[in-house]
Order: sequence, then structure tokens, then C-alpha cells
Amino acid sequence: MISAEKIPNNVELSSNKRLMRALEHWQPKYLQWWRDMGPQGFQDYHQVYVRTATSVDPEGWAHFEFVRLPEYRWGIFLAEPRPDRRIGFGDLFGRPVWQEVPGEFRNQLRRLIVTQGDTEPASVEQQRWLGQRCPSLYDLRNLFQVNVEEGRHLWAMVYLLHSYFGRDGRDEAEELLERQSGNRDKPRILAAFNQPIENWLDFFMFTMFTDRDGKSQLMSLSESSLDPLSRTTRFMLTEEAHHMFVGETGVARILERTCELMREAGFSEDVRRVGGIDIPTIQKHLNQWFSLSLDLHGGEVSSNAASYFANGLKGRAKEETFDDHLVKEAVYHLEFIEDGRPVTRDVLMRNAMNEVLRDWYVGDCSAGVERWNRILEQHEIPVRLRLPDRKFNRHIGMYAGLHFDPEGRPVAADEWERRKSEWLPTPGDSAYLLSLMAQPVYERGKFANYIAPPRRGINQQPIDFEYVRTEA
Ligand code: BYC
Repeated sequence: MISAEKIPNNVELSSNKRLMRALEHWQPKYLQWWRDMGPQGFQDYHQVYVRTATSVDPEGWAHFEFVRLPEYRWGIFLAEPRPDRRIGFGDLFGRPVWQEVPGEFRNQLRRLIVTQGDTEPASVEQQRWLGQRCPSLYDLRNLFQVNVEEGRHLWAMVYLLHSYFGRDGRDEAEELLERQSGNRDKPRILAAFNQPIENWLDFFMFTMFTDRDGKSQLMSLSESSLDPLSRTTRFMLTEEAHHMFVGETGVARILERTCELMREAGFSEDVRRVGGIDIPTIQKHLNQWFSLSLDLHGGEVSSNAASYFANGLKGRAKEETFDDHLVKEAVYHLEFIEDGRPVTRDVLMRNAMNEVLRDWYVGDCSAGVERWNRILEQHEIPVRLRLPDRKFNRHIGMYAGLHFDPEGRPVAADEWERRKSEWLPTPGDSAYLLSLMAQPVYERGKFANYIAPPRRGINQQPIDFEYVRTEA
């Protein structure tokens, strides 16, 4: 039996019988999915120090407790409504926002919500083996925090599907548990969510770059005229921040340790010989996850994006900071490749909305990479990490099928084949990383050799706190 105690919420769940019935039907399937596809080996005999959102105010979503993962209280929260909120962009600019789904936009909205929803369980599936390769109890706890919150984000989208899309919504909610990351017959919708996340460098790069796509997409959905979608995604953004913290500080700690090992080993030594992760391997993983996450923003020229904008379904990140919210005539200068050469052409800005969001995303990523480079600087190591050009390694949009090096120079197919091992992780790199992670570190306060400890613990606990307890 579902209760407000079990499902913390601010949507008056207990008085919404229809939603209760729908969730009562869906919840057991979700729990079965969590057992089958969630963190492997950490379901029954471990208690994890996690944060559970119990309300939307700052105290309410910073509630920490030890829980067994399947007993986590996945809640349903919408950010507080903004009084007299109006449509902020597109052809319907200035009219009141919608509390129900307009019939003419039903399919488009459903598609956006399903695409968003699909990424959440996908990421849990991708990360399900990492607990058995973890560098410390602190990191193990952070992994599970990210996992339970992605689970909650799935609940958030399922809440919208059940509440506003009737029978179709219920069917879609079931299918969200049926597709599986990497499954040949029933894959997840977006490509990056079918890639394996085998090791912790993948995980930290994923939470840095792919979760940041989550941030940019959620920011643009939070502008939506469908008020419940806007409010749901606004609250999700508060949780997304921690995921990016895990990614950014995870890579920073690896870099820190790499620098120390380089210093100890004499700078010319190969850091792999002393069990560290060398900077070229870090750069290759950065290239991989950044380019996959660029693809997640869709094609450069997209009539879908134009229509989402015109209809007020999906805006730009921080729409209020733009002057022109109708964007009827404005154009965007886009770099096309014609006969192997770059040619700049104007396209209608509405058709380039994916690119506008990608610009925001690239700026946000680049600030993060600058912060990483400060670590190299402090250790007086002259190399720098860098974002590859946005044409590099693309599989979606107008650069797909062409080849570019990380500087964005066109390269022929044979050169790409010959040199891609310089730019992207190879099976040899993966095997090396897996060998480093073969022995998980479960001892309090201990860290694997390839990563530095964090500056501080979680929720003011010490670094050697027992963040994950094993039951006898
Ligand atoms: N992979 O017009 P186009 C997150 C398809 S991450 C495969 O260019 P559109 C999270 C597209 O579906 C954020 N297929 O694209 C992070 C279309 O198919 P059809 C997730 C792709 O529609 C970490 C065709 O290509 N949220 O939250 O403008 C952990 C032409 O498409 C891909 C969202 O994505 C791809 N990468 O934009 C956990 C927000 N890209 O129509 C969670 C909702 C495109 O030919 N989604 N295609 O069959 C959207 O806003 C849009 O669907 C997209 C694509 C931005 C993804």
C-alpha cells in the first residue's frame, strides 16, 4: 500500500486516488527493475548514507539517513508554483501557462517527457557494476546517491505521464522500465545512454559532461509552458548539481593524484608504471564523453526544435536573459561543411535552437575544464586538458559521417582510422583502467592509489566515515 510516508511528495498524493492507483500498479515493477538493473551486489546487505528529499525547502531536501537501497523513499516533488506565470517564448508568448496538456501539443510533449525519462533509468543501468570496482566508501556512497536520484527523476517523469497523458502515459511509463541500456532489441532512446560505463574514469566524465547535458536540457524544459513540467524539472535541477559535483571533483582528484605520482616518479616516467592514470588517458575519456554529450543536444538544424520553441514547449536555458522571445526573424551563423570545406551560412534561429543550447553547454563545460587545468598549473605540469572541437567524433547532426581531429580540422577516413587511438579510449586503455579497479576499496578512510581523497566529507562527516555499512 502506497502512503505519503513511503512516497514523500508535495502533489497531494493521498487525495489523488487515480494517481495512487496508477502508481500502485507501477511501483512494484519499478522495484523489480531496480533489483535487476540497479547497483549489483548492493541491494540487501548494505546501508548507505544518502540524502532523501522529503520536501522542496532547503531543509527538506537535505535529509540524510542510512538506508538499504531498495528501501529508498523515492518521492514526487514539484518546485513551488510561480504566481501568474506566463508563457515566456514562442508564438503564444505572454498568455497564461497551462496546467493541463493542450490536445494539439500532446504528442510533442509526451515525446519530450519520454525522452527525458528514458535517460534516468538508463544511467542507473550503465553504472550498475561500478560498486564492485569502487575507489573508496566515500565514492561508493556518491555513486549510490546519484543512482537513487536518477531513480527519483524517473519517478518525476512517470508522475507527469500518469497524471497528464492517460492511457498512453501509463503505457509509456511501463516501457521506460522495459527498454535497457545497450540492449540490441530494446535500446535506450539516446545514443550516449547505450554506451557502457565500465570504469570510474568513465563515471566521473559521464557525471561531468552527460549530467551537464541533463542540466542544460532540464533548464530548457523548466521554461516550458506546461507548468507541471516546468516545476518538476526545476526541482530536478537542484539534485543535478550534486551529480556534476561528483564528476568534476572526481576527475579533479584523479588529476591531483596523477600530478603527485608524476612528481614522485620523476616527471619523465610513465605514470602507469606507478599505478596512476596518465593525462593522455584522461584527455581521451574527456574527448569521448564530451562528444557523446554534444550529440545529446540533437541536430544543428532541427525542425523539431523550431516547433518545440514556436509552441512554447521547450525554451532556451535562462530564457529571461534574452531580449527577443519570439525569435521570428533572427538568424544564426552556422558552420556547414561543403566539399570538405567550412562555409558559414545563416539559418533561422528557431531552426538552430539545439545549437543555441549547445553553445550554452560548451561554455559551461569549458569553465569546468579551466578549473581542472588549475590543478595542473599548481603542480607546474605544462600540459593542459582541452575540450575537443564540437565537430570531433559526432554521430548526430550535420558533422556525423565526416571526420575531424580534436582541433576541428577535417581528416580523411583512413587517417581517422589510423589516429583515432590517439584521441579516443582504446581497448588497451579500458583494460588498464579495469586492472587498476579490479580490487575495490571498502576500507574506511582508504582510497585507491589512482585518486586523491576529497577535501571534505559528505554532510560534514569526516572523510573516514563509514558511508556504506555492510550488515553482518
Ligand atoms: N541519440 O531534430 P533532431 C539527462 C534523433 S540528459 C539518438 O536533431 P531533436 C541525464 C531524434 O530523436 C538530458 N537519436 O533532434 C544525464 C530524431 O529522431 P526522429 C535528456 C537522437 O528532436 C545523465 C532525429 O534524431 N533530456 O537528463 O531536436 C544522467 C532528428 O533529431 C539523438 C533530453 O534529451 C541522440 N543523441 O532533439 C541521467 C530532453 N539526438 O524524429 C540523465 C528531451 C537526436 O527522426 N529531448 N536524435 O525519430 C529533447 O529535447 C530532444 O529530443 C533532443 C533531440 C534534444 C534529444
